Amino acid sequence: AKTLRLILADQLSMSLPSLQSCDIESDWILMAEVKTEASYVKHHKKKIAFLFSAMRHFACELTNLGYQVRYIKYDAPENQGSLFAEVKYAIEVLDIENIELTFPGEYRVLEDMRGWQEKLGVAVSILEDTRFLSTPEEFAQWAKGKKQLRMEFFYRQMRQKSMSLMEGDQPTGGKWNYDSQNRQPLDNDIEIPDPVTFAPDAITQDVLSLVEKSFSSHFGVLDNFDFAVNRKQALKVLDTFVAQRLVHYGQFQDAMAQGEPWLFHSHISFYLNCGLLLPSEVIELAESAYRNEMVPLNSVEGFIRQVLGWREYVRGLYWYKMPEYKDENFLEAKRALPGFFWDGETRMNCLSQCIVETRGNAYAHHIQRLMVLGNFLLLAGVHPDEVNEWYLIVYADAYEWVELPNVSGMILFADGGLLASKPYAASGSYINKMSDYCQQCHYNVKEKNGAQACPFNYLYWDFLDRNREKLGNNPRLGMPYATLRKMSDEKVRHIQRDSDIFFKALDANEEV
Ligand code: FAD
Ligand code: DLZ
Ligand code: SF4
Repeated sequence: AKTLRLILADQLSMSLPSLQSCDIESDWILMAEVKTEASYVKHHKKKIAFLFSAMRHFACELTNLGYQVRYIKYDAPENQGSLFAEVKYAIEVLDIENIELTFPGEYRVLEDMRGWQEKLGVAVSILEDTRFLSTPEEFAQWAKGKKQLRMEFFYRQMRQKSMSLMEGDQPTGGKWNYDSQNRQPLDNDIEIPDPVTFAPDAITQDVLSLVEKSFSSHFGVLDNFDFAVNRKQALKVLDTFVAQRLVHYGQFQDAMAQGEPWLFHSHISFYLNCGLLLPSEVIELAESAYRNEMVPLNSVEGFIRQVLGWREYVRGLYWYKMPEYKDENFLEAKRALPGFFWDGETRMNCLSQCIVETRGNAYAHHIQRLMVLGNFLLLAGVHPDEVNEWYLIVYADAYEWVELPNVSGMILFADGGLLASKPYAASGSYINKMSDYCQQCHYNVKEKNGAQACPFNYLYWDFLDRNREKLGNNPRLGMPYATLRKMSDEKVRHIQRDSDIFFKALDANEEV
């Protein structure tokens, strides 16, 4: 039979079963840059440019290997505007008898695909996405009957299953987790290697002009585009990370520094998520650096935990809990997203830094996403829908399967504690300990109340006070609630007064 094989923007991998089983004589590959996918949220310009360029490079590689590829560019006159319409049109012009798809990364897309067979009148099969190291079914089995789904236990199971960092049935070094060694602020004397960059080739340049023209109203700076856009380049990013940065990855995993967006992170999420890199090869390379005594155990374990643990875990959780997960709002957060999330115009230096870097790079590292931006959105009680949309737009590695659990579960506690045992709420002292942001801030991190006080300081207590009914019994919040109970009435009044003033200004779009 003549089979049409649709490859989505985040499925750019030769390892897909759909490509492995392709008959290059008769079958067709379809790839399409379509309006529905590029605009269902107004993705960062760099995210669109990256994906379109990576798609075009992958299509060229397939063509060079002898595959028949139907590639629809965004501005092609025949562009049908949606994945379904492209598939329908391709069936007509290519005389297709059946369709093979790969399990997508978003529930919305899966629901759509499930209706195609009936609408198209040809057989449609959805194949497993074998790039992941666990399946949604395995996760569901592990999760069944559990009240809380702690990543740590899932991770241990994944270590055993994949035999990563294992000595027989024991974890390498005797412990599963070396996180206690991974909480150091940046050392001033340490040199941060420059990230690997790639000058745009002709394909990327075409895409950049297209994005500037067709998506000019979208968020983000397109200048200085230097992402890897093919597998060879993505492998170079990975190799350089392992050779240069992994050694300090653990130690400085939670550190933040003014003007240093990249630090010792790997910057591979873009490539892992769109298919240019495979998680299995990433883990193997990191482990071999440890076995060759190039990097310490706390670094390699911390890194492998992110890829083998967190990444697989959030995907499992997503498919286990969708579609309900998207509507969760345990803390009944209602506030609109503050306008400064789009331009960084705030006197709170930590937020401004993280937003401006996000706008420039379509990237922020984990602790910026979690403890600065996320912490603020949690304390301010911003509605999960608005927060999810923002995170899905602004990061070039964002797809709903990975973005939603991190936002609703990890930062907003919107799932009521399924993912996290307590909300990641913190006052300014955490940010001050882990960064140098406070040294250049309008506010004073040491002051607790008043116009000069760091807003995180009073918002933290206001958050606990406001959510006492929902969080007061959480055993991991026993200490802060005990402190709150011991506070004088006057102190609590100051906290409420400062928070009221802050929120009034925030809601009126005045500078905070
Ligand atoms: P490194 O620190 O070098 O980590 C290595 C890899 O581990 C990453 O490339 C990523 O694949 C994986 N990883 C690390 N943390 C997580 C995590 N919490 N969940 C899943 N995978 C993880 N990651 C995304 O890929 N897409 C998103 O849309 C996304 N949204 C996030 C939203 C919030 C609110 C938070 C707190 C985190 C989010 N993350 C997301 C996770 C994490 O911040 C990014 O994966 C990481 O910053 C990417 O940079 P890196 O490749 O340099 O990561
Ligand atoms: C994110 C995205 C964008 C911007 N554009 C396209 C596109 O033009 N064509 C496509 O096939 N996919 C695109 N994507 C990714 C999808 O929106 C979606 O997030 C994933 O395919 C889900 O697996
Ligand atoms: Fe952020 Fe507060 Fe520090 Fe300013 S003082 S950078 S607002 S934590």
